[in-house]
Amino acid sequence: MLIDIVSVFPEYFSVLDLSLLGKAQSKGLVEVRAHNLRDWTHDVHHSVDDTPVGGGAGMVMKPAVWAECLDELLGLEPQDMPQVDPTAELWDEPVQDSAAENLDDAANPDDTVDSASTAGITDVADTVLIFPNPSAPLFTQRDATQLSHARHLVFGCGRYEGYDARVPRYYKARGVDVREYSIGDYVLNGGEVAVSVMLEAITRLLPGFMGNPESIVEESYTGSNALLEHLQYTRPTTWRGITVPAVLTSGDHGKVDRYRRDQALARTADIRPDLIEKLDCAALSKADRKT
Ligand code: 6GU
Repeated sequence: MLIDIVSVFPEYFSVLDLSLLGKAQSKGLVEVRAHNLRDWTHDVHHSVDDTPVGGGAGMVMKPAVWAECLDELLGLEPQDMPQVDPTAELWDEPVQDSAAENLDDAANPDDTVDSASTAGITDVADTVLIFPNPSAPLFTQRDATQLSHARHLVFGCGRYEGYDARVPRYYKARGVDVREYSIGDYVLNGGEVAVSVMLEAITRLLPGFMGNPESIVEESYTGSNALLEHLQYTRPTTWRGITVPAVLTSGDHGKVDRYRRDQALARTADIRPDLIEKLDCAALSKADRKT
């Protein structure tokens, strides 16, 4: 997988050379390139922003600078698109026909992800352009799974009050699979941290990235019945006077499984009732329903 990140603070991404992603880079699983948006400016001040049209506080990132950069990274020739609606929501209609030809089933030939849990969500364009944006749909595990099947991801990090809204709409009209995502209901100063979060969620799903692929399948927020996980304990079974639940030391694996499943259901209902609402009821057993 090739990952291009564009930011006015590209140094921020040097941390990606550490950690598991650094290991994946040296193994050749992923290549991460961080670019400075100012490299595509032509004025002496390397300015990337301007005042908002219509007035108001803050600055907005200029579309022309982004376009010079993104045309180059996406291999597109500059072209006017006067028919683009500057107010259309990105996620309203599907990407245009030319992007459908861009679909690449062979993006991950030795794919090891469980096909049942990812059915219908592994179809993704060869190249995806992603803008972190606090005013966009939430980035979920489903998006991470889908994007892990692309060959090329391009992230455009906005700063200040954001980027000119015509930029993502323009590239969508050019046939690119364009996404905008928020990582949660809170405000960050720019997209850099959000991109790091999304990248970690996506790249850990790449075949060969994790030592033990099973640990991916069992975690929270995966599969059609996304539940919070049961609590975990290790030895000693009594520590500072606190003993782990007896069922876990009973040796009865059936009982342990039922105990953990009940705890997962109860914790999810308590902490994240919204996830219970979204549960696929057909995937619930009789015993689950009792809980
Ligand atoms: Cl994607 N960007 C910024 N600036 N703030 C955020 C966010 C993104 N997601 C949540 N807050």
